Amino acid sequence: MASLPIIYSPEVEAALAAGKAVVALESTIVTHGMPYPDNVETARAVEAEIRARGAVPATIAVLDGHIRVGLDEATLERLGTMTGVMKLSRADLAFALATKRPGSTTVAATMICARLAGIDVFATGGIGGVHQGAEESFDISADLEELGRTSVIVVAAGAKAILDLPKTLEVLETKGVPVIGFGTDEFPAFWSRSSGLKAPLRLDTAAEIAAFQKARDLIGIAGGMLIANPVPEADEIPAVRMKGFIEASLGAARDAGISAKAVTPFLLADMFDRTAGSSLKTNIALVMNNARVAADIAKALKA
Ligand code: PSU
Ligand code: MN
Repeated sequence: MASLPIIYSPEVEAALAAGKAVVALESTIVTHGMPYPDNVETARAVEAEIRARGAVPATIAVLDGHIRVGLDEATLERLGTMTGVMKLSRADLAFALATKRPGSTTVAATMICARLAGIDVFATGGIGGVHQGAEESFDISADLEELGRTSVIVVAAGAKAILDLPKTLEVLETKGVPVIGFGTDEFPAFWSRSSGLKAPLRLDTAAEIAAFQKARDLIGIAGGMLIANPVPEADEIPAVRMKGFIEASLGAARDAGISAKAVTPFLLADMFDRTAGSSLKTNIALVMNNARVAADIAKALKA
């Protein structure tokens, strides 16, 4: 059998061999989620936060026909400044490998790569979900399908609030994905702590999450789970303030005829302009917060 097309960084390879706690990180947030240089600076800061917490970060991307698990400084900088990087999901991850096109991994693709690499926990900003108007556009992120089938714990500040959050929760339930409010009864709304929606489940510690995962493993329930970790109070933009910005951005996307993979990157960039950069500041803060919780969960799974 051919070997897997994976190249590990020395740090990640050593950590996996030693059975240490490792946290996967995605790269679409770098290439399509934030402007340069914030994208690269954030990626570095998130990695540093995970190390400070006693785990090893593994940022994942596709370059030169290989899945790279763990990126060095120069490669991260290159990825953060490159143009024409494919935004990869389940449908086209292998396409980028076969054609040797550079690609960044979304939540769905990062979960697939993390599973292949033997990494159980993954931190991001917010998962993709059911877009508003999906009854017409059928735009439902492949992230939801992936959570239903691939066994990786995903720590996120809920789903991005540009989405239809009630429908997103419904689809997650249908696919058998546990959605756990971390220290909260409410499903968080990315930039805001509150969505007005109840989190289906609640746990307050990393140890409890590890115990839940072990129980799932024991009875043979595969698939991911979503740890919905609200942005810290000091960094949040209240939902009432975001509402107007979100509506304006959705209108701009409609007017510009944005569709498919371009929708989420368009909305994130447009919100950044509308909020004079404060949506980006909050986005960075929530990713850092998710990285800390993911590191704690990765460690608890090894305990
Ligand atoms: N979280 C962020 N910024 C992002 C994303 C997540 O803070 O840019 C990315 C993730 O890679 C996620 C993707 O998988 O947005 C969702 O894209 P879509 O809606 O096209 O499935
Ligand atoms: Mn989509």
